[in-house]
Parts: sequence; structure tokens; C-alpha cells
Amino acid sequence: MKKFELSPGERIEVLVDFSKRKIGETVSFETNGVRVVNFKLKDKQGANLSALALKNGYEKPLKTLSTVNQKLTLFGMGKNVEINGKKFDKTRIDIKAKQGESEIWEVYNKKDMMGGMTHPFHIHGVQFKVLERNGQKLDNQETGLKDTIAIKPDERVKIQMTFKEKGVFMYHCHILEHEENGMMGQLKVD
Ligand SMILES: [Cu+2]
Repeated sequence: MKKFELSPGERIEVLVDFSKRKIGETVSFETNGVRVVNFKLKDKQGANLSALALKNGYEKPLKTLSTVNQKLTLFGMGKNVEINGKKFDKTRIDIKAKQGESEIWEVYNKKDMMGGMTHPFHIHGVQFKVLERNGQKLDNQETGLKDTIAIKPDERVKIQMTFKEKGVFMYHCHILEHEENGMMGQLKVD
């Protein structure tokens, strides 16, 4: 890939192939046309790309599940934000799950009259695989384990995860203004 998009809270691991570059050449990462990282090539020692890729976070194949366990609808902008029609309440548990169990969640970003905006949806205490986006398979950027996913207006994503830790965890939009205004819920894993 030549470019990728990241929303607030998202991270990406990138493997860069310098093999066709010359010693002394500079390769840059740019964001909106501004260089943020420069690589100056001093040496070219062979590295095994497939071995590097395998080392980083790729787990066993997913269990095949067919049921959607939870449906979440993200809605709103500014102060008027909600998940499934509710604002955050620290005395309320919104979702219960069991340690060791795998679930599929479907998360939908409902448009409003203004068109809505992208919500970077984030879950604490667990990492997930993205199964599909609007029923379509994914591009390469999203095949790894994630804990935040950017969902554009009118998009619906399916994610699958296995709960490894017991406890109470938050899930929320990662835009500060939205989480501060209650676009957040609580997940209890027993
Ligand atoms: Cu948001």
C-alpha cells in the first residue's frame, strides 16, 4: 500500500520493503503532505518479511461463529451522542459476557440529517478481528488484531473477539468530545 488512514486511537504496524531502494536514498512517511519520518538507508541486510509478519500478533484461526451476539448503534455529533439510544451511566452494565467465550458484535454508525461523522469505536480489555465492513471483505490494513475501528456514517461492521480477562471494561467512541459526552458503555466479563 502507498497510503493508509488512521482515526483517533487506531494504530498500525507497517512493514516497509526497502529492497528496491539505493544506499543513501531517503524514504519518507508523510501526513497531509508534511514529512513526519525520514528513513536514510545506510545498509541493506536481508530480512525475512514473512518471518517478521508472523512474529507480530497473528493468532490462531478464528472459531467459526454464525450468531451476532450484540448489536450496537452509534449516533450523533458534539454533545448529542449516544450508543443504542443511551448515554454513559457508571451504575449501569450494558453488556455481559463470559470469560473464554467468543462473540460477534455488529456495530452500526447511524447517519443523522447532517450526514453524521466517523466514529472510531474502541473496546477495552480485548482485541478483535474485523470480519466485514458493510458485508464486504476487508482491505489488507484491517486484517490484524485491533482494538479500535473507524466506522463511517451508514457503515456497519462485524467484529469477533474472545474475552480473556474478567472485569468491567468500557467501550466507547475514541473522539474525546464524544466519549466525554457519554458515547460510552460498560461491558462486564464474568
Ligand atoms: Cu464519535
